[in-house]
Amino acid sequence: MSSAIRCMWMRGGTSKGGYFLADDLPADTAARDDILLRVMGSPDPRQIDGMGGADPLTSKVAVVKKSTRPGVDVDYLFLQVFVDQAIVTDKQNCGNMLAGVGPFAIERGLVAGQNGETEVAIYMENTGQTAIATVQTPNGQPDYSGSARIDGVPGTAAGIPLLFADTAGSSCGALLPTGNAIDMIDGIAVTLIDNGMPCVVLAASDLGVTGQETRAELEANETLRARLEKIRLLAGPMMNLGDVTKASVPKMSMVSPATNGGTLSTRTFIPHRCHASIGVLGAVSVATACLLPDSPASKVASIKQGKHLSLSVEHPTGQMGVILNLDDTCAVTQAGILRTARKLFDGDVFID
Ligand code: NQM
Repeated sequence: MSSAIRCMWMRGGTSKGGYFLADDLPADTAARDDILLRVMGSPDPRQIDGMGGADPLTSKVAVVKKSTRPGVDVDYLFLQVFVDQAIVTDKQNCGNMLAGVGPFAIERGLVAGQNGETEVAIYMENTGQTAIATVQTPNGQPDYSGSARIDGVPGTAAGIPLLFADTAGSSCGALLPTGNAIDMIDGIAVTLIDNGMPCVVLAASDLGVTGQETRAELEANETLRARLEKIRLLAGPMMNLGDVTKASVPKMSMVSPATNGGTLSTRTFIPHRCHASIGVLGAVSVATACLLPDSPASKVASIKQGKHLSLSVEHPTGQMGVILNLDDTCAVTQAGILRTARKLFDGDVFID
């Protein structure tokens, strides 16, 4: 008799993965992780014996439950299932999978859908912050079709705006964990920043690339990958993340001047594969780095002054728009990103 676990497979933003109710998975972390490795088919570079898509962007899990926190609808735990290692980590958040959490919560009856649109307050367990997602719900049920377009996903779908507040220091304890806007690591000027996602921001030109290469070209560059990993391992303890050998953070974001009218251009290793676009909270963190005078990001960025900024972060498959609201000290108080999501499958996944 096969063991089956209820789950929904969804595209969330430019990522894809399994959405589970917390009650449908074991409470014991080791038992849960064994099951999720089995579900995805990890460790195996092809994930041939599982649902994973042989890419970190399609080997993701959202665990959702009704929240008991005041003013919050649901709690969301993100788990990254490594493709080629037997690792399941909760040491990072994911703003792309977050886009599917609101519709999933409504589909599963954790949140009552309103007639029109439904705001879902989501506590992100990985980092202890709350995001607000607005889901299109004509007749009280999620409608995934619409006219919003996000780069990295073909076609159009219903827009799901995501609003973040107080994301500074989500995993590192401070926006700038070393207290500096610029540090030197292995002879390279870097900004170590966490506005929702721990990121090392550095100039592509300092690493001998233009920053306009394709994902495949960058992944084929063994010298570049080794240098990035060396810097990342040194950055981990400096960012209060400890030994990051087996962690999926910090992300390594190489920046260069925009070439398509955006604010700046990025190529991000997450951390061992190059992202096909850029993560949501990764983009918020890089956009925030653009506000730090003389940082590698601000040196290549073109930004207008003001308290309400609209930045466009270029990446390998287009651009991601980031709205930043600043207070009087020019600190970011709120960030907004538009995403879409799609329900792909609802049923049981078999683990033996
Ligand atoms: O930064 C990939 C993704 C992400 C993370 C990664 C993300 C975020 O695109 O909020 O969305 O950086 O591992 O799903």
